[in-house]
Order: sequence, then structure tokens, then C-alpha cells
Amino acid sequence: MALLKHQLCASLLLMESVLLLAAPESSCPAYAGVPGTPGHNGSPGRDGRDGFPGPKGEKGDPGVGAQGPPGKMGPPGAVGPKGDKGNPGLPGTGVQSALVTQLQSDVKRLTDRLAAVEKVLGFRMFRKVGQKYYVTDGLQGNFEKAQKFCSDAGAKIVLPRSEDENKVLTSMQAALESTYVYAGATDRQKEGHFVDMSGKPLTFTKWKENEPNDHKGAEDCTVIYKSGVWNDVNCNSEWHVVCEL
Ligand code: MFU
Ligand code: CA
Ligand code: CA
Repeated sequence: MALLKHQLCASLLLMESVLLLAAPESSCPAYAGVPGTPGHNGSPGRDGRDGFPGPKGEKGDPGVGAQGPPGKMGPPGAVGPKGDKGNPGLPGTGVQSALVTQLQSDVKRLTDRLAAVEKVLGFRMFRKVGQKYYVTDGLQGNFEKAQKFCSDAGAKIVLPRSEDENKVLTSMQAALESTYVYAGATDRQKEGHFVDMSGKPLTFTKWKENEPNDHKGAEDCTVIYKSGVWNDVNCNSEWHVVCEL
């Protein structure tokens, strides 16, 4: 029975196909079929293309960050030209003027004294005695050479004016291993009458016994022996030279 129904349906379908081919715009009356069930949803389509760029946005508001730290100091500028001399000061009071005058004289005294001390330091040996300095470089020579050496040094040939000074001189002689040192006294002007280099009579002397004797009638210069006593000698004999400042 099932086979028969199948054969019948197949025959009907064949007949319908033939009729449709023979008369495509057939006006044969037909019955509409029962609607089928809806199909399943399809898979999603592909992504679309990018859209066109939008319009430019409005300018933003200024930032509100804190101010940064100051930069480093720049390099120093060139030294400017020297300024003009200032105006003279106002006159001081009497006390101020007296003080300035005093300070000026103090500075001068100190400056002069410093210069003297610095001169002394230029010698090989020196001694301070009272207000004087005795100096020597150990030179030996006749009286003329002794005078020139001391004069060139801005000094005078030594002449002890007291026992203290005489002693200091002998202490230098010991250090120099000197027998005699020339002193600044002669009797060239008047034989037997010894005077200093300014022509003034001597206020202190320490002649050895029987001196000055003007030995051989040719002794007009004075020397001091290492023991401290004095003798007159020939001015051409050569002995140590000490100067006083
Ligand atoms: C004494 C001194 C002279 C010299 C002579 C050698 O005379 O007075 O000045 O030193 O001796 C004798
Ligand atoms: Ca003499
Ligand atoms: Ca003598």
C-alpha cells in the first residue's frame, strides 16, 4: 500500500512538471500549500569599513600645573671701569685730627723700624744692642774698604759707646774667630787726638795699656782686640769689618 502511494505521488509530480514546462503561465487553478516553518538565523555578516574622521575638537583650556623652580644664575659679567675718585671727607673734630696725626707718626716710626730690621736681616751675622744693630758679613779689609762697605750698606763703621756695646762686639768677634775689628775712630786730623767719623771726641774708650802709641809713627786707625781692648794700627792693615745701624 505504501509503495502504491509513493508511485502515485511520483506520477502526480511528473505530470505537474510536464504541465508547468508546457504552459509556464498556466492559468490553471491551484491550491496554495501550507506555509513551511521559518528557517534558522544566518551567521553574522563581515565587519563594515571605518567611517570618515569626525570634525576637529575645540581648543582645550590652559593647564593648571605649578610654576617650575628658577634656573641657575648666569655667568658673571665683565669688570666695569674704575670709578671716579671720591670727594674729600669732612674735616674731623679736634680729637679726630689729633688721633690721625698720632697714627700717621706711629705708622712712620713702625715703617722706618721695619725697614731697618729688614736691612739687618740681609747680613750674615747681627746683634741688637740698645737701639743699635751691629752687623757683619765676615768681610776683612783695610780701613778705607771697611768704611766703604758700611757706607754702601747705609750704615757706619762700628764704634762702641759703652761697655755693653763693647762686649756685644767681642761676642761677634768670637763667632767670627776674629783677632781685630776696625772701629770708627782716627787721629788723622790731629796726631794723638782720636775722634769719631763726625770729628767728635770719643766719650767711651778702652785702650790697651800703652796705647795708642802711633807705632812707627804710622798708626792713625783704631781696632778692637778680641778681648775687648783697643789699639791704634796702620790704616792699611786688614781686619774684620763690622757696621752699626
Ligand atoms: C804694638 C802695637 C802696634 C802693633 C805692634 C805689633 O806696638 O801698639 O799697634 O800691633 O805692637 C809695639
Ligand atoms: Ca796716630
Ligand atoms: Ca798701636
